[in-house]
Amino acid sequence: MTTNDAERRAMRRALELAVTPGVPLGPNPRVGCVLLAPDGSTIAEGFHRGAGTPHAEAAALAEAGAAARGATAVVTLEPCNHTGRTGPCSEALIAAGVRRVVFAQPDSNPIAVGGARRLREAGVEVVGAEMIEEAQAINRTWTFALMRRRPFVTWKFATTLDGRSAAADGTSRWVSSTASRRDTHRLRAQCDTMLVGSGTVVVDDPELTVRDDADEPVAVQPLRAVMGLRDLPAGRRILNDRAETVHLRTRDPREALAMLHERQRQHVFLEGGPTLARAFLEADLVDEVVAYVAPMLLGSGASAVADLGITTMTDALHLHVTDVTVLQGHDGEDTNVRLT
Ligand code: AOF
Ligand code: ZN
Repeated sequence: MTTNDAERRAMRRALELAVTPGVPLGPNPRVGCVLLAPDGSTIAEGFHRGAGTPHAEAAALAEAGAAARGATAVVTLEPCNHTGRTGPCSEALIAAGVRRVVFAQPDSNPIAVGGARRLREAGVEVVGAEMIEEAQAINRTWTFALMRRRPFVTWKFATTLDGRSAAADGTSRWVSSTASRRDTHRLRAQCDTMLVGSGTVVVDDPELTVRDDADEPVAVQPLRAVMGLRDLPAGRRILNDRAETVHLRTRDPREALAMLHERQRQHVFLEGGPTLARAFLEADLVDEVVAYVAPMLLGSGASAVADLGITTMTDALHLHVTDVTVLQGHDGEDTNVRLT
């Protein structure tokens, strides 16, 4: 079964609705929905506004009222089939008399799965996988966490051109320019968790919040997670009340991610030092790398990663560059490299 022009236009609109600014990140997916009349005109639109609020389909149905009878629902995610924080959308669509459903991404959430089957059983026409890639891109980390049963990990670091993250005397402020630091806050705002080792908390005393003057103010500050067995000394900035903080008492990256998965965390921004970076790289738990490279040379000092035990070129870890940008600030320019 195929879709028509009006349905494809509606799907593009539903994808836009799904990413309406201001919706808090996670744990729920971002979803948009458009209801079309048989002549292809729009009856109603809806989008999901965060955990505990009505699903996109329910929001659109509420706006449409009786006009939903005979309509086509165009949704970015397969309608759910479960009673969770809200009722099943499959049943709501059937009860409203919707005749046809076009969706993009199949729902792989084990608790919600089965909406398409249920709709077909009730005699509704169902077409799936329309613009599936665009829809998956919107919920990249939600999908990842569901499939892999752990959060997606972005490792961020800043170094000089020769890969030093600190000088020989231990000074590490400020390797990167204001433009890079601003960019870091933008990326922090896209994650639901920031992770450092307890050593970093003791030595650097970071606050690990998204700065208020970031381009888009965050609805909810990401969780600050500290991993390691060392107790956190009182009075550290990470313990202030500007965001929630959790101490994960383990040295094992896999265990730390399992604890965060249990808390429904989907995207970890790893900002720890060289030892934490090594632990995650050795466990093959880095999914994306964001490097800020400053136009400076030190010739000595700690590198971004602690000794991985690699002694020959053929054992090097290989990455793929996905993006390179030069960030211009009033106090200099850095190169931002993204890799997977
Ligand atoms: C959403 N918004 O618009 C749709 C979702 O926590 P619950 O009970 O609201 O259920 C969340 C699950 O429902 C979610 O993981 C996904 O599988 C499904 N569909 N969820 O938050 C929506 N359509
Ligand atoms: Zn639903």
